[in-house]
Amino acid sequence: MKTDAKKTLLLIIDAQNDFCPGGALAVNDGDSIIAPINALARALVMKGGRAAATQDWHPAGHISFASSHKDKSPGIVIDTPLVKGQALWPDHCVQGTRGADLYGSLDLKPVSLIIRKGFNIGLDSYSAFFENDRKTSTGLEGWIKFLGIETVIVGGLATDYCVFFSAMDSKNSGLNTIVASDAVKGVGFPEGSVEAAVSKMESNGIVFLPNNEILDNLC
Ligand code: VGL
Ligand code: ZN
Repeated sequence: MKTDAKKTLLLIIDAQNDFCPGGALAVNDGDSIIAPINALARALVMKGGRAAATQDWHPAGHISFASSHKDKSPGIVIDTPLVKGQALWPDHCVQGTRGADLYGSLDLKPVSLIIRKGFNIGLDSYSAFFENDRKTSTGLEGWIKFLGIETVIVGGLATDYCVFFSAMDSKNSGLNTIVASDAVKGVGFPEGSVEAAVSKMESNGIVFLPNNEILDNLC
């Protein structure tokens, strides 16, 4: 299957310090996604495609932080006024902190859009497309459609949260959706969440491909 680079976007999800080793919400081997993402971004943009990155960008006291709630610890799931079933996390990706910065070796030269999400103190956003109320748009779909993009390749962190919701929303927005299997890593909490996310994505028609196949297919 050939992919027309000019109608393709690489969507880099939350490649940020806090999700990498040493960060507040570190994903095992999270930084191993950077090299394959850089390779994809450079090759795609060289052929006339686009790359965009998301940045989880929470104000202090964000509703997704366990510390913002009385007697709640990370891992607990609560109902908030806007979201039924919001998981609570350690404080992470606080606006303006080093933890919120995109990872240092992520090559931003090919990246033409950085979209921030989760900036509303009372509403979280896992997906690059829609916030966790599943209604509020980040505007990304409009940008994609305006540019005539038809295929979205998703990489980044984490497979079972922000990558999952972004890929599902991409597919549900009518876009061909590929997950770059060398360029994603999962949180794995609760246990089995990565496997569950992968099988749900695959059963929805999202295709997982290694970097060499994605690169070979670009034309
Ligand atoms: C993420 C939990 C909370 C992610 C972001 O990038 O997958 N997960 N905020
Ligand atoms: Zn977050």
